[in-house]
Amino acid sequence: MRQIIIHVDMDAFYASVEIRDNPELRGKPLVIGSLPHERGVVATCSYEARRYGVHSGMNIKEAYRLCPQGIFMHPNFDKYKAVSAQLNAIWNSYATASQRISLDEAYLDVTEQAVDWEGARRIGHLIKQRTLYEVGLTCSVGVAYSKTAAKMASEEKKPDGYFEIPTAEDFVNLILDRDVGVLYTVGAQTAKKLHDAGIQTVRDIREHPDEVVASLGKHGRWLVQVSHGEDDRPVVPYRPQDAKSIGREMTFQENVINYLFLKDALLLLALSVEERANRYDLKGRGVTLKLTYTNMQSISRSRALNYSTSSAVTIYREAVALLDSVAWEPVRLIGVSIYNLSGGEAGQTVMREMLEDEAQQQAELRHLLQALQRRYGLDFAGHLQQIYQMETLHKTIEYMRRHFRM
Ligand code: DCP
Ligand code: CA
Ligand code: CA
Repeated sequence: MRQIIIHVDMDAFYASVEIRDNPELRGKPLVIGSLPHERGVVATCSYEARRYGVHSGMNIKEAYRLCPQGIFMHPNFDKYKAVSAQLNAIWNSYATASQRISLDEAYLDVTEQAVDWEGARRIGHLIKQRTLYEVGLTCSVGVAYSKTAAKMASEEKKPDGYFEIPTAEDFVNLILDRDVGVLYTVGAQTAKKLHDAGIQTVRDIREHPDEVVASLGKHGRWLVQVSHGEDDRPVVPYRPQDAKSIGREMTFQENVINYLFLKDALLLLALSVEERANRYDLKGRGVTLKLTYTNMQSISRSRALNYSTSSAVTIYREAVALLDSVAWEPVRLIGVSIYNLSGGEAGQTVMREMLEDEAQQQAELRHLLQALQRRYGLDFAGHLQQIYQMETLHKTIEYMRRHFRM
């Protein structure tokens, strides 16, 4: 079935919102994250700051070294969420189905509304105009025949971009001789694996599919398809109630009997769950712990909460309580999730401040991370951004398993 999909992504999102609200920041290198003397990483930065080599995920000290004249600010998440709700309203008005990927990004199925390619082009430009006039921000829009191509198209002319990829053939021609990293599911680590296997470009993926599948398995098969422009995934409307739970799990390379280490692993998994929940602006009213023992028997234990949370500290505390209540036998897999999800604003009561004092939670988290640092000699607080990525998360936990000492 032929579809027309728009991918829209805001430019330098957090930074652009701050610049919109304080015109003195315009034209200057602006870094959103922490202040230079604090521990932390860059959430994002203005395009002026990017010219100095600053980018998302970079340690803030490194950003300061590259760009000492930059203006450093903390993020205002509540503000970005409010802006995101406004954006959603605009996006939804043009789509039969709209799939929000994060606060600043969505796929829109405009096949019906657009009728034809000309109509899709009109919608793409309307979204850009309305975003600028009604919200005061620029975005980049990609119009294409598939989700993968639409995402590629929105990246293509960033910032304030507009680009079309009408057919699979256009898509393939565009990326054929680019590095494999151009495919958005290929991160630094996957790229390295492919490079090590002698696969540099998208063309190499097409010409050596067996090598790609051998080194990446299922993901490799997907990449081979994409290298031919094949992607017929539909736009799946993201309604919070559609998701049953948000979780992270980890299979160890060796069986684990050490329950102190398992608790430490739970903290990292909980941090990753928190980040994912916040990305979709969701909270859960319960926590589930899952264990697979070495005989492959799996158990899961849940605790309902009388309030909704996405806090890593709360998730961790509940998961540890659950772990303390089960049989201590060697395990192969551990996972933690939150369930009974609702949008972040729902489920908030006046009790919230009492139940989840943010400052106190921050202090507790700092404390927990310091304890980890002592135990494993890793700077966890400074590398949260990496921990949020599944590949690095699993690597870090494996490292901890091998280096545990009291
Ligand atoms: N973000 C974050 N940490 C990251 C990446 C992103 O906190 N490692 C936040 C800040 C960004 C927002 O999410 O403003 C959107 O992320 P994008 O990757 O879309 O980046 P930007 O919108 O900032 O810039 P671009 O213009 O490249 O899309
Ligand atoms: Ca963006
Ligand atoms: Ca984005």
